[in-house]
Amino acid sequence: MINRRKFIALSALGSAALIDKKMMAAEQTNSIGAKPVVISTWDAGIEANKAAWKILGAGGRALDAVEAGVMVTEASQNCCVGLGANPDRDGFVTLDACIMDEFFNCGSVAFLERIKHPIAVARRVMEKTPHVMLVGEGAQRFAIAEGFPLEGQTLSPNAQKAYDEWLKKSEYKPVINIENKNNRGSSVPSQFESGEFNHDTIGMVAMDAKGNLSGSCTTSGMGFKMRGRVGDSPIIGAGLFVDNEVGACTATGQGEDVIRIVGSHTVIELMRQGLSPEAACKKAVERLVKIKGAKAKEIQVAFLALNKKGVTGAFAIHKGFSYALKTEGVEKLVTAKSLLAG
Ligand code: SD4
Repeated sequence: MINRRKFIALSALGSAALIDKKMMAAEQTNSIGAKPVVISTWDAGIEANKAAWKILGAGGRALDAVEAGVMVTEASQNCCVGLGANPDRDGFVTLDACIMDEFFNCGSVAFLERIKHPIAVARRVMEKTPHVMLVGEGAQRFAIAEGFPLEGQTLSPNAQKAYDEWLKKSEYKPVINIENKNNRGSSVPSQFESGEFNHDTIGMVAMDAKGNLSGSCTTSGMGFKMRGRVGDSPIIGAGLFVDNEVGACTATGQGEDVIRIVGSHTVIELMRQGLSPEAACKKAVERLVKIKGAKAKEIQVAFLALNKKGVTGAFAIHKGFSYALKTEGVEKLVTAKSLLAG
């Protein structure tokens, strides 16, 4: 029987807890509540999770896992992350990345050129400098000083093809593509609409066997963007946030709008108030949609989160967002729920 004290405590949680209960039930198909566990955005996450799992499955640290995991995606010339990705409108690939561990240590690089593994440079910024963020030429100089090779500037064949197409009209329409719709971001189909990969970012969050959390996020940003444009992915609190007492969250989609609501931090704060990962991601999406009004139809944003119990959840504005999940005996792609049907 429920006593008065318990009743008052439960009531005090209010409607958020009731909503959360419903969401938890709905979530059971896609959340595991096991550790170690790693989740990452989009289908490219399947391969990235495998690399992360080598570390997590062997009892390694979540921080090492989230770095090694997204490095697979950064190295893939066929993918939409790293030096093989679409260039900016001047024809140069510029990369953004950040990483965060269980102690609130964080590192970030933005507008970084000709370096294959921005996530590894972000980790060096975190571990070897008193700073959080380095950008542009300074970030590149730091990377070289740390022994990272300076790569060439030749675009990958896919990116060259996409850029040549884009140049025909050179229309500046900086909007991230929405899955299941033609790429609204540019006048050409993205190289990644081939179906193999469909986005230009990977965000990954993980919990290790000790129950510690870490996260990473790396991107080439928007294809054919203005030179110098930086999105949410290297911004701690926007593209990624980790609070080892609460959970970890990463974002993907239209970076400008994720920054507007400091998206990943917002999700963590909602989880701190008791919401499940999916409910927290949904609330952040709802906030964004409210702010954007009718324009919300034109953008895609998705959040992906993991709480301290190992429960995972995600939510997007539009359908089409999926995330890869790996834990002991489980490897799958989970389709996220969305606010808007199309
Ligand atoms: C950005 N958030 O640069 C990134 C892009 C992205 O899938 O996530 N694309 O705005």
